[in-house]
Amino acid sequence: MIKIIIVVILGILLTEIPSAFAEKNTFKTLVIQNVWIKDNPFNHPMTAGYLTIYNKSNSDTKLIAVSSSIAERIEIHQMSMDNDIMKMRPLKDGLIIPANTITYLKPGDFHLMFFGLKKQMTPMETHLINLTFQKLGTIAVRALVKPSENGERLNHKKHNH
Ligand SMILES: [Cu+2]
Repeated sequence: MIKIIIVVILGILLTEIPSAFAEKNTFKTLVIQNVWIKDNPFNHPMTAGYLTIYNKSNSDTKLIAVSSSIAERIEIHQMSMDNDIMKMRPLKDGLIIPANTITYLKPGDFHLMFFGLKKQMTPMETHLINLTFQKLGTIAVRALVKPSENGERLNHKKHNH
């Protein structure tokens, strides 16, 4: 019986490894996971970042500020369709994280926008990002740099996903 349990536990551990970078950050009533940054073309000062926020509490919260030593400024952006053109705008008052809900910041949707990158974003490297939530405070989470898919690079002129 103990052997079976050990095998089961090992199995769980092993299946966890590939998604190790779904590093789970528990912060008060929030669970923050899958934090990643798109690599940037050489010498391009901007990139985008993504994450998942699970709000386990019965009250809404708000992501109000994001900062990191790797960028001069980080904004929270929303994408929306405007006459068939994908546009993005900063959420000046922050992003509401509704109660008992998982909020996804993902490509083509809400995202973080990094301006004035102070270094090259190299795949597989990790960087710390500070997330500030209304009433809850600030947590530093580790973000993994991932390569842009299909050579698709961040292009501010055409966001046609
Ligand atoms: Cu943006």
